[in-house]
Amino acid sequence: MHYGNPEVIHGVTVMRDALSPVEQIHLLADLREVAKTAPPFSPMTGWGKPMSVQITAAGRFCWFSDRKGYRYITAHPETGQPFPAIPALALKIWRTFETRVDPDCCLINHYREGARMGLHQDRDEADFGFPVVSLSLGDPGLFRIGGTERKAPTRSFWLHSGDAMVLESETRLAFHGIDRIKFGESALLAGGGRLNLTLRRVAPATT
Ligand code: MD3
Ligand code: FE
Repeated sequence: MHYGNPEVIHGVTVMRDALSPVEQIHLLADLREVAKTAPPFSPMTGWGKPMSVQITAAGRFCWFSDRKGYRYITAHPETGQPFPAIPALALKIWRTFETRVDPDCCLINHYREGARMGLHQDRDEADFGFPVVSLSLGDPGLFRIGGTERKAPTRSFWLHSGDAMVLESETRLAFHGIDRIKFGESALLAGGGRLNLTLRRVAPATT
């Protein structure tokens, strides 16, 4: 294991084993509490089909999509309640990469068997000068990243449980997605599958 040594893979900063096995278990326990307050849901895609990934969030904002389009929301679509606080371990990882501001969104993506996420850009946040930090838990996911134009060539690598990834500068607006997961490889999640946390700053930094 090599906690705390970032490497650059296909232009992306990756910190393998950013979370130790015991930290992964603690974070997972916090995420179970988040899911009790803010139950995961499947947003509608632009084509009117539900996404194969289930999502929920911690922090002020959650990404949301329906027939009216996609946007960030501040109340859970079913309960109407605000989202719970961002788990401490997730905040700790963000602060090792970005000290100017804390994230105001921790999007939680749950991949069950066969779930995937198509190539897309994340550009609904106010300030692309802030990074997006991703944390992976559970089964491995095959991450694909291209350039800032959809037609640019793409490259892939596997993300494993405990890995952190930082998307900043040139990669912040890169097209990216998850092609598939190796379902049932990790024992972390009881029913198998993969959880991905993306920590973002949605609103501008207040001075
Ligand atoms: C590159 N999630 O939630 S995380 C997403 O594994 C998302 O669930 C994937 O793409 C997942 O939007 C990939 C890595 C990631 C997140 C945000 C990015 C890569 C990014 C924003 C810009 C560029
Ligand atoms: Fe994304």
